[in-house]
Amino acid sequence: METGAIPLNHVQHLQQLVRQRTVVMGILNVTPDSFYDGGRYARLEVAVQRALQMVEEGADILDIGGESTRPGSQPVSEEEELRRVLPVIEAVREQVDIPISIDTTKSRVAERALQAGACMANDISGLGFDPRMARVVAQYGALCCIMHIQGTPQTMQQNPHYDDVVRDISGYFEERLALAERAGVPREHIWLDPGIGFGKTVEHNLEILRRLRELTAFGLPLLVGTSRKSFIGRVLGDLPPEQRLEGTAATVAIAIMNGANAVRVHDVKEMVRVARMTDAVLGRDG
Ligand code: 7PJ
Repeated sequence: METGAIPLNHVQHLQQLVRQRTVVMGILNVTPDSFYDGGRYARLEVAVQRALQMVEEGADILDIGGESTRPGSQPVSEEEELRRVLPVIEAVREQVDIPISIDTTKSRVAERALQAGACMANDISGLGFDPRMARVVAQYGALCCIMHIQGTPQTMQQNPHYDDVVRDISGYFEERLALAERAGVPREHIWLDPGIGFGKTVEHNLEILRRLRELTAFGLPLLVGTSRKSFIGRVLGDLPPEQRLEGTAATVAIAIMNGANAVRVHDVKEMVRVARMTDAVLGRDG
């Protein structure tokens, strides 16, 4: 059983950091069809350059993903996902000492990424699509982000419905935490994420941000990903993704004020400043 590759120092470092100040997770999509930086970082060198730039800009962790999860997007095969992400993870690990999370719903992709030096699995299905995912996370001693989604990326925006969006998300977290613990993932290794945009209307997303504090009851780090998402475009009068920077900044500050411990963003330089400023107001260690 090969479990030697995962950098335990990265796990420990992140666990300490996320309880101290806002952790900024930089997004690195290695997909030809991502809605914002789609195709641009498809080539290895370009992807690695962007990774190094995000490190320079102050990212605390890089989230590397090879499958687009935008609404209506089509799944990619395990082989294709591995072809996209593994060379990037390996090259980044060779060049900089930065914690890496693998953005995937597939246990085999997570496993290969953890073997290549990632320390966290960011699963937008909250361990729900691949029944082996929780065991892989447990086996490698990795961190794990359990994100809430209603439905699948193919269907989630068709007719999102909740009795009470925040209470329903809490119930889902309870279930998935139990599943993770049964598989042997220690509770201290888990982060929670309400999954902004994943089976939610504009109103649902705004309500989640307004009531985010309720989700801190689990006592686990809360990750929030609003970066350039469509609800921002809609609120601001149908702005396209490249004009959603200020709206993103507002949501990042609000998320932190309301209890977020980590934010997943495209614009690392700008959002590090937003996070530092908000942390200062909260009297948090910078
Ligand atoms: C999220 C994610 C998020 C976590 C994406 C996009 C869509 N992972 N992966 N949280 N969003 N944990 O970046 O717009 O909100 S993909």
